[in-house]
Amino acid sequence: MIGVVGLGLSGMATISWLKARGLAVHAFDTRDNPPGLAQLPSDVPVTLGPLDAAKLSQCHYLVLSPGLAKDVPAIQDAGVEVLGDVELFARSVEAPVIAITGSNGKSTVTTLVGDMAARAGIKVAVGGNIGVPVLALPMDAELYVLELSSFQLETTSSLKAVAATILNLSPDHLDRYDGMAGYARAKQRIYEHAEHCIYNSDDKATRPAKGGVSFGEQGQYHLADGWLSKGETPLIRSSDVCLLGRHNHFNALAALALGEAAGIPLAAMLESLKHFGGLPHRCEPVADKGGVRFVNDSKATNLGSTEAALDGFADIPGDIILLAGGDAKGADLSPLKARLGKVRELICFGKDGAAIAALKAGCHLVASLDEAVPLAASLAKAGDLVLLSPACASLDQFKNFEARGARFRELVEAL
Ligand code: UMA
Ligand code: ADP
Repeated sequence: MIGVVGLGLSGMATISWLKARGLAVHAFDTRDNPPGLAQLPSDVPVTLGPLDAAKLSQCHYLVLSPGLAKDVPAIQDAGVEVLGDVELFARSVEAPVIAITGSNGKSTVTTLVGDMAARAGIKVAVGGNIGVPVLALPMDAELYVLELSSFQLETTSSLKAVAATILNLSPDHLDRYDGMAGYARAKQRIYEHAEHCIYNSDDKATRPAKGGVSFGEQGQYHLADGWLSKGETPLIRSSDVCLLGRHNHFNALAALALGEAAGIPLAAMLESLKHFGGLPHRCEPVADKGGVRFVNDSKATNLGSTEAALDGFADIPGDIILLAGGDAKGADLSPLKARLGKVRELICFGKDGAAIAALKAGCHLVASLDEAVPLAASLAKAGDLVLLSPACASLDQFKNFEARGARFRELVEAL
């Protein structure tokens, strides 16, 4: 019998996958009413509530949801092998896999590489942390492009990616890790057994133990004289890349490096870069009201992403009115202070709003986004940019970052 711990998206896909292979499953979840409970097949026994080592130890091995840490005492004490859905996938997949991790830009690069492959006529499947569990992907794809979180990598040991990258590393999920070292170690696991390692020349922590191909300011793939280039060879003009912002041009370079390592034809990749405009909630323009631009960057759930957004808008004619706050996940957000030069008004809300508000004199602390948006509108002048880039998770006040971004859009439209 195989234990599946966690009845979320990945746990439910794991159960279907194991059952389709004729394996007996026992489901566990610490919650009384986990999301997948209603869809659980009737022949799968389930144990809800606090995990019990004795019960877990009766399983041949445990497939652990990424939302749960491996070092939970009951899991440790069970004394059986613990793996994740990505490990099961890695052990059975035959087609090449491109694997993407990092603190920020994962979903953008994953979707972009998927688009590049599709434009080249490759039968590609895109999944992982991006929202489609790996075990729910079609098994007949010619290429898999996977977004992998540090949580997923913790329980993965057999993945042999044709190309793997850590895009960047900045503080995140420090409520789960002891410090940056543990978080970085989890991310580095993506390079184990990888054929080509693609790293960020500007971020030491992304370097593989040896070798690799780099992108970034000093990278083999780099930006030079208005072009995205590889070495001395210009590939595409920056102005022809549909994605906006310098951080996104580095994402484009990473995608080119990954795609080339995996054999995606260059022409298709360049075509994709001309058309792929990015994902919703990532520096997404929402409205222009009387010369005031409103931008939804709700996906900025950590310091690094908000810093990238602020740097990306550093040359707008007016000032930035920044809306930030939510659950900082244990992170120290004080480095943000150094990036607030262009921010004339700072409006903070949510669980850790007060900690962010302490970073700037004369800032505004409000209860919620509903109060923040009308206040921002009343403070804005033509040429300004109202930027929702919270540097925090949304879960203290919203179902997820999408709901936070959607509410922002509604509030802006109602102005
Ligand atoms: N949980 C319990 N008890 C359990 C099991 C889970 O309380 O027994 C809680 C977890 O602590 C967590 C929540 O339930 O807060 C969801 O956990 P889960 O492991 O059941 O999550 P899934 O629904 O399977 O979704 C997971 C990823 N979620 C996490 O890693 C928390 C999804 O990434 C991913 O899209 C999905 O698998 C498919 O692969 C989401 C995410 O937030 C988007 N990822 C983090 C991020 O991007 O920062 C890492
Ligand atoms: P992830 O899947 O890693 O969360 P996304 O592509 O969804 O990444 O983007 C998340 C946030 O990070 C958005 O706010 C986006 O504007 C920002 N971002 C995207 N690429 C980068 C990058 N290379 N460096 C820093 N921030 C980035």
